[in-house]
Amino acid sequence: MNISGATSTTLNLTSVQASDAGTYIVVVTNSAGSVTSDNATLTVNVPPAITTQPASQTVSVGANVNFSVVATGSPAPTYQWKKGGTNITGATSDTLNLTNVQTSDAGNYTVVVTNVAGSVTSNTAVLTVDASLVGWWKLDETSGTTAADSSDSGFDGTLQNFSGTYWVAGHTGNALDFDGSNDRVVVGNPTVLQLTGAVTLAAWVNLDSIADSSRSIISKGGGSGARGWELLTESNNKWSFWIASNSSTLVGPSVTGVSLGTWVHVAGVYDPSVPVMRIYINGVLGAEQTTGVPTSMYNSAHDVAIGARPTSGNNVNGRIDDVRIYKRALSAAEVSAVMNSTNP
Ligand SMILES: [Ca+2]
Ligand SMILES: [Ca+2]
Repeated sequence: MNISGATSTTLNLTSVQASDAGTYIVVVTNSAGSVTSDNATLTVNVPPAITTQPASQTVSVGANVNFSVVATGSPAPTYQWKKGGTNITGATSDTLNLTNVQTSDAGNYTVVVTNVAGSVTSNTAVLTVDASLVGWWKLDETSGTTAADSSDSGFDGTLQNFSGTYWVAGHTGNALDFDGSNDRVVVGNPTVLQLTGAVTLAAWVNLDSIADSSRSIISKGGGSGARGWELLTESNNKWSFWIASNSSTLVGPSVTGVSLGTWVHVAGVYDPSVPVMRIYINGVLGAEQTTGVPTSMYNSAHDVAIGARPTSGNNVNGRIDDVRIYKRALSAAEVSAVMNSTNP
């Protein structure tokens, strides 16, 4: 394509842009004929520019995290991710993948985008790792008698009295199938689970039956004199969340309508700052209680157990999956986010 007005022995291009790159030739003509020059290639180097910045994220311990950046530039830029200003070895693509993050992974992440024409540093993306998740049993095992804790706490549970096939298809990955007779998972009584302040308990359950008595999804409670927190089904077709206001007194909201043979997400939230207790079914507030709710809760001396009371009895008949304990009161939106999260 002819360049308008470019009819002398020199071609001057001022303030070149990337669009000026290409192959240039000149055609030299007189009355005896014409000749075309060799190709002259103009390469325009464009310094990198970031069009999409990496975004800050807040995740729970154990999550997988991706940071990504989109940048222009010619030639194609290279990437170097940094944490707290220090290069991350091997992190040289336009995405940074962190798997099974721990609180030690929290911090400020940036990426430096470079080519021969220059270099640019992204905005800082802050990774916040929620340390309030103090117990998380994904129940994704396929064999054995240990239920791993994916929280920072690392309090693996021990299966007791299971027989036959008990690691089964769950809501997310695998789940544990409780026989309703004597199956339970005992976690122990570590200091971090000896909670007296805010707590959120959450789990997926898919029940085969409910007896006309209490069945504990997760519990730190025993009989009178040793009460403790508990997420459970009760007689009269109720989902319930209890805490102990003293060693013999339980308090908490219930909501009727326990569905069998389907996955249901159940969460109990105790917020002593109000104080209030709430129970959510499938992410929807089912009931809340303020009457009689203490400003701190009694901590039993019992172990934490899944699928039954830690002492004995109150055994769930059905599947339990993705059991979590947070040492804070999750908001409704956070309960919904927990319900909708897919385990890494
Ligand atoms: Ca059994
Ligand atoms: Ca699972």
